Amino acid sequence: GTQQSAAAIPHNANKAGEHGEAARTPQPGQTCPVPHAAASASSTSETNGSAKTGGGVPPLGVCPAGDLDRVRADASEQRLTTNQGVPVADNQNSLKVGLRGPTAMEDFILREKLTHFDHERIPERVVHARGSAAHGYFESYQNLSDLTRAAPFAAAGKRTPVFVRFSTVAGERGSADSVRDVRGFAVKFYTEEGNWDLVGNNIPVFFIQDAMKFPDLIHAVKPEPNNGIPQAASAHDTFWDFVTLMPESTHMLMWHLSDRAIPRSYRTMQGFGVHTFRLVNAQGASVFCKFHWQPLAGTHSLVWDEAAKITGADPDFHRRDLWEAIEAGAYPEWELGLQIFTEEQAEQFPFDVLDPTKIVPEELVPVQIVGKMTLNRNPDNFFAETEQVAFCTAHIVPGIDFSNDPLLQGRIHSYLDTQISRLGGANFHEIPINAPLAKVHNNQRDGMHRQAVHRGRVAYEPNSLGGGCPFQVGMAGFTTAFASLPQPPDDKVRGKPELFADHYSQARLFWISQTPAEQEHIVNAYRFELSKVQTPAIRVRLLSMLANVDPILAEGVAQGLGLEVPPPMPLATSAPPPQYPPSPSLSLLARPGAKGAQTRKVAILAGHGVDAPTLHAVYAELLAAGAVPRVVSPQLGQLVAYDGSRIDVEVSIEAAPAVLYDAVVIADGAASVAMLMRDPDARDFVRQQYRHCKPILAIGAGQDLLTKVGVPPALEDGTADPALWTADPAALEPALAAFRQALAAHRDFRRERD
Ligand code: HDE
Repeated sequence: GTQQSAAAIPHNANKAGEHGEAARTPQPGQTCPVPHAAASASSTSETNGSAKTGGGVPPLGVCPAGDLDRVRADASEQRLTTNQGVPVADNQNSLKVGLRGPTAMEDFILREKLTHFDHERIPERVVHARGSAAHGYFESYQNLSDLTRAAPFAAAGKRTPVFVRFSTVAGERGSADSVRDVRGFAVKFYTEEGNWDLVGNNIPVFFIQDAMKFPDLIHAVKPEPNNGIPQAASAHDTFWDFVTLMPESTHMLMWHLSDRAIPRSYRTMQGFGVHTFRLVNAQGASVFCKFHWQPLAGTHSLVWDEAAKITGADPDFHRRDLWEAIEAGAYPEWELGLQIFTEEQAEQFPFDVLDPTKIVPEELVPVQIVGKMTLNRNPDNFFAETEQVAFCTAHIVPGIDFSNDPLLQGRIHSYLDTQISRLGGANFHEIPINAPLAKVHNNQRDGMHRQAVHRGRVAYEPNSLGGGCPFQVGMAGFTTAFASLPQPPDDKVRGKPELFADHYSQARLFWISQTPAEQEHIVNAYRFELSKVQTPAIRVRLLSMLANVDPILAEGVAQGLGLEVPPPMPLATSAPPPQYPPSPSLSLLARPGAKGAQTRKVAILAGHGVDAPTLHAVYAELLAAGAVPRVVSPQLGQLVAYDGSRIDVEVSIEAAPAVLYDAVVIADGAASVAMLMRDPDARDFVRQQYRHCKPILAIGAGQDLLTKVGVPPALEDGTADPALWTADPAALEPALAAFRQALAAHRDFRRERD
């Protein structure tokens, strides 16, 4: 088992040469195997000579020379030194006045070491504190220059390096991954015209319409300030108090309580730019644009009971999944989709495109796929890269512009501002992961931790002593530099457009677009969250909000809380609400799933006396299908199979319980199954796989374990369970093939609704 799987797991060639001897003598252009004419043009700047691209990427159009090698450090075969490079002979003992005496003040080695340690932490992000990131590239499928002059879209096949960070919002840096929360989806494009940060979420709308309310929202959702409870959860009074007083959050809450907020993996989430942005071409013509990331692995989520258990079983569930997939060479991929529409079209929509609590339904404006992003290299150092990366919505490049969405407008300020306290000063753009590949030249100087050594006496403009450099590229043109799109002036006013006041029709649109199973999950999630709320009036207020969305939804939640549905909350507008037809693309289950079983984790439950030939056959088949099989048993060590051969146990149930696997196979062998039957963890394992609607394959005697734990052989109406197979060991193939298909589908909720 073990050896077979170790040998067969694909190796990530992009990591080769980054450690040990090879890392100390980096080859120029190591991550840039196809040298390109543009290389020298975009190679080094005064502050940065390091590309961030994933290894092995042959970029087209932009080819950053070198990589992060300039700043990589590798200590193998190196002597130990202080931070001043002084060799250290004793890293165990401080300098004492006599063996039993006090420590000498002059022990600069000890003092330097402790001082550094004392300052190793920086403030965590005020939101999105917990996250994981990876390197990769974006490849444009086509030349989009009629729409935008943004560098990444300049040519078909053009590749732009990216660094992408996924995150939860509410939890602190050490909180668990699988909690119910919105996920951040932040992409930094290192273009040859500067860095473009598309700082999005996995949900296309937001709780509030105006940046003015953001601190209130976050204060409400974060742990309550008197006792610091609860961690990484929205299920508490202050959150629900706030949102039920902010009916504009109704639409977002529907998404937040759907399975979107408990993704199976970062790799199986969509991403959205949320706001309406603008694309601007070289002639200065502009269109509105919404950004969508579509995962090629399909959209898959957890179920709530499972998510809650994973929080204990593996708090790093999503971080580990992303890391392992990339290490194994199963690179996560997303296609980029654009919804493009004109100002005139926008005026006809029954909602305001500047309102971030509204989507543009795909029936109104289809999503046009324009490129693909591939993440193919893990960071070398979590702190240096993932923690220090600074995403700012203000980082846009020529060809992209903001809309007047009042939430976006506030973000343009907030992201740059927050880095100054988080990263300790105005020069955070010089930290290697943040530094653009494009050359940086301006007259900004000094500040904390300045890295660049600026030459010459001129740090002002206009100047004649520096030949007028760095020179402006020309005020007029959209072709040469960044230019803001002209906007007609308007009156200064604190307020909102009238269409912002429709808080419910898109919440209803979301609700009616869900499958029955998804609707049930939403009802259950409301019930759970509001059951945690202690103040009865907040529960009632929530129901009066839901009464404006849909009667079945309101009734379902009311029943769950033991309440009657109260009269609906008064509407904020008297305008008749728009009626939307269902939009199938809003259902996770309606999206095309993964094409195969790739990277699905499958436990093969086995004990002593297992039938070795069928176990090996199933293992090999799953591996060949790209899945990750593991021989799982109550205890580590070796199993003695029925034929006397020995099989390594790869994982004990205790170390990795059922919730960490996508599916289970119960191996054949009477003694093996009897051993599993005696083990309470093994029995729980099978029960949970069943409860969480995951594929189950029982081979031969394995069926007895299903009976023992009460797994019904069919659904209640007598139809076959869509994700349960029993296989005759002599004729494995048909059941195994069906099982592989179910693995790709991931779950089947018909069983849950049974
Ligand atoms: Fe953020 N947000 N946000 N946000 N946000 C931050 O910036 C903020 C909003 C998002 O992986 C902070 O560097 C305001 C919407 C992501 O490093 C901070 C408002 C969306 C990340 C901040 C919003 C997001 C952040 C905290 C309303 C989806 C993590 C640390 C006006 C489109 C980026 C930091 C990463 C992080 C402010 C609303 C996404 C404080 C003021 C809407 C993915 O600047």
